[in-house]
Amino acid sequence: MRYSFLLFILLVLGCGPKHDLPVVLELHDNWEFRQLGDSLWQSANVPGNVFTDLLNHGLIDDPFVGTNEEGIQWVSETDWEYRTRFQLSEELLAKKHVEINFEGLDTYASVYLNDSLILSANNAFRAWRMPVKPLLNVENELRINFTSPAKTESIEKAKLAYELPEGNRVFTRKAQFQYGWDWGPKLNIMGVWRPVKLIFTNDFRFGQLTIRNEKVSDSLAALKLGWHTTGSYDADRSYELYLNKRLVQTMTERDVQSKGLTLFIENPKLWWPHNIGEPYLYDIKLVAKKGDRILDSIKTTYGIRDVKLVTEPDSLGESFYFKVNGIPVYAKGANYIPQNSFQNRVTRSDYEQLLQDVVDANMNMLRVWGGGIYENDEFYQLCDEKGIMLWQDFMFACAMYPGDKDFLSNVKQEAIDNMARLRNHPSIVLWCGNNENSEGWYRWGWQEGRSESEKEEIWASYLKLFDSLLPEMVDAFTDVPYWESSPKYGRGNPKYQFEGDAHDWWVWHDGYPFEHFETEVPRFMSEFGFQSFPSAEIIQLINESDSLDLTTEAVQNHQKHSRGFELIREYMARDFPLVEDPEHYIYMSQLVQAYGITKGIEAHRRARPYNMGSLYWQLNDCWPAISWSSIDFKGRWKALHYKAKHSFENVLISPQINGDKKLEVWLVNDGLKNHTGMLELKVLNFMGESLWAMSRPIRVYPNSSSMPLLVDLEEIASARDSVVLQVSFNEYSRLFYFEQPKDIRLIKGEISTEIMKSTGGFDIELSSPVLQKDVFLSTALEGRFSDNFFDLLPNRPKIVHFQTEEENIPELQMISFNNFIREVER
Ligand code: BMA
Repeated sequence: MRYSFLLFILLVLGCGPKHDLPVVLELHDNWEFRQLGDSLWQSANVPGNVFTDLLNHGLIDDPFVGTNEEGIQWVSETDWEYRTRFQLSEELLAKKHVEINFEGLDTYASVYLNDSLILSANNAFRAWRMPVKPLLNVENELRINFTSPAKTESIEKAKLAYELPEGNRVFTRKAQFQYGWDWGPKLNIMGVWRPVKLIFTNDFRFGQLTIRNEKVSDSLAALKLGWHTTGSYDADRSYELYLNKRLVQTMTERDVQSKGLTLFIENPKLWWPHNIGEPYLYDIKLVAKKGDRILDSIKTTYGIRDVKLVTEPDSLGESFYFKVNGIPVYAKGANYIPQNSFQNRVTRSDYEQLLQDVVDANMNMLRVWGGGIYENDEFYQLCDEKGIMLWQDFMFACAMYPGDKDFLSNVKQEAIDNMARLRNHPSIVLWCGNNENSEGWYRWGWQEGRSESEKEEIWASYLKLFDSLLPEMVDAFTDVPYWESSPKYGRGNPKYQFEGDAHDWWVWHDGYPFEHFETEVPRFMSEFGFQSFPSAEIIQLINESDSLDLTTEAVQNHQKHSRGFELIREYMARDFPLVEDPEHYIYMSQLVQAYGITKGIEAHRRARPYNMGSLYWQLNDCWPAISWSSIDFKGRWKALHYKAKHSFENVLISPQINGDKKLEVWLVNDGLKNHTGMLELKVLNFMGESLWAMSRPIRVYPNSSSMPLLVDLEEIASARDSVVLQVSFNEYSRLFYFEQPKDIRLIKGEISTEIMKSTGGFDIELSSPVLQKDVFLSTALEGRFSDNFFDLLPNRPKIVHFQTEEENIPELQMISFNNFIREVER
């Protein structure tokens, strides 16, 4: 601090080292927009999009509520014009080079700087950069015309003699979910969706810094550094390399040109997924100098890790798992979709919160699904810091794409832009070509009614893109493995269970019972899911009133799966009491979802090392929705998120009843530590009386799944519908019921609560004389419960913390599963 103040004084006095750093100017002010051809300009936000600009002026109704979505489709069918005026100082204009950078234009945009056309953009995922010095004055105008994607799409479509599945969206390189998805609205945005910058330089500027692992071991890491610069060769230029703020190497331009730059780190601290070790990040900074004049500097954080995708034939098929730093890592997590249909509304704290929710639920992997966006730098930075591994899809989903030269070269540049931007992030452990395109081609009837030559051409386009272009790019830009399509084999191909990653949609789409997850376990489950209703607050938001009516047209419009409501009801009736009151229906639907998905998670984990990953569909929502998410649009955890947290714990106790009516007690350990201790089993009735108990010493090995105990059910209890099994092992504990939820004969009883102010909120102490199952707490106050949807053992008080900034004691609402079932006769 004192040092930088001194430096500042020296600079002001002009007797210190002179700098000639590039100047970056964001062009985010004074924007206006209008419908093309209109006379009236209105103020606009950049980054932003035309829907949020129209909304800000009250010119359209909020598409996130009611049935408004339908009435505003005209916005995407219209052409729009944006402009800004800005001044530049003579000092800036005197710089030798000026570049304009558009980090994201969605999508078909003609850009004019002072009336000269400088860019015709056609890919929302690309960054556009160009020199503009000769065009700039003191007073300037930047104008962008956006044309409706539908226009270009119909021109492109007319060039083909056949139709590509699934509609015209395949012609436009923009987020595919904007065309409507089975969990999201059709809101096809247009606008400047990412920052716009002017960059002024004299002789030198750093472009991107690239770091590749030449060698990674416990004793030594060798990192090959490279960078792009704007300056030409200059023998007087030198470079300084800092590691964790310490100067470690000084080089001349000539050294760098002849030998390149390799950074050696002895006994490096490696980057680990957070459930295995520390996600350690080094600070790396490079400074370019001429004499003692600083020309530019560039810095990044970097995690040293080696990642491999192991796909080796074995006696059963072919393995599919990730090895990080030589250790097989079981992947636990969910599929991630964009957090908002309007990306400009997603804040830093939204990223921070959601990714913390991921860590808090003991997940170590997210799959960035191919129908969304390549996320922004912040997202990847946070995943690096939090030790979350990313399976990164390229942005292609559920369709067949064109394979002509222009399309391919556009995608090639898209891949280059995004991989160049993201390649230094240790969190990215896989690049995957697409979501379900190959499954769709083989399984969804897309080949029907087509001639052989047409099929050949469509499949040849697929191969050009996903079997040649993208893997070549991944190889050229990263050290990370590439996987052609998720899943490897679709539903219907029996191989799905033995090789590659799988999507199990027999449950849900085909109505199979949840037990299907237990009997058909693949090598790596990259998608499986079940819908539920979001919190009551989201339903009220959709209904634009206090009403929890789940049958309104508004609620119907926020369920995008044609059989969604029907399937939720069908599964509820199978395993749970069918309730009617909307508040209870919401609660019960969440329990059904949590029950089914955690059944899957635990079956997958028990099956390690055969199965090495369990990612459910889907983590989050992009608008207020009835969907597969475990966290709703306002960030509230559904029952699934709370219960997945337990099922994803590194050490998992997972009992199950096998086909021979025996109780198997499984212990899964994803950590690298041995655990020894007593495995204790107790059968309790719902008043808390112990009816049976046993214990035995066990040892749980690192990275393992084992079944140290098998017991005859007969031995344990006769009335299995009115008891619970408690299994404990060291600090871990687990309750297990022998019957399906609807058949458990709980006892009705009061839950008493005491609420006390505590640091950062309130402590709520709950207790009950009888076992209470799935206790759900809610309050009108904004805040978070440390636990929810939990079981309360008889006469064993539990304290739940409610984190809030509010000062008032919250008025608690409580629902317990005990209220909905047959009462046991006492
Ligand atoms: C998967 C995803 C999405 C879809 C989800 C639910 O196949 O890849 O395309 O939203 O199923 O149907």
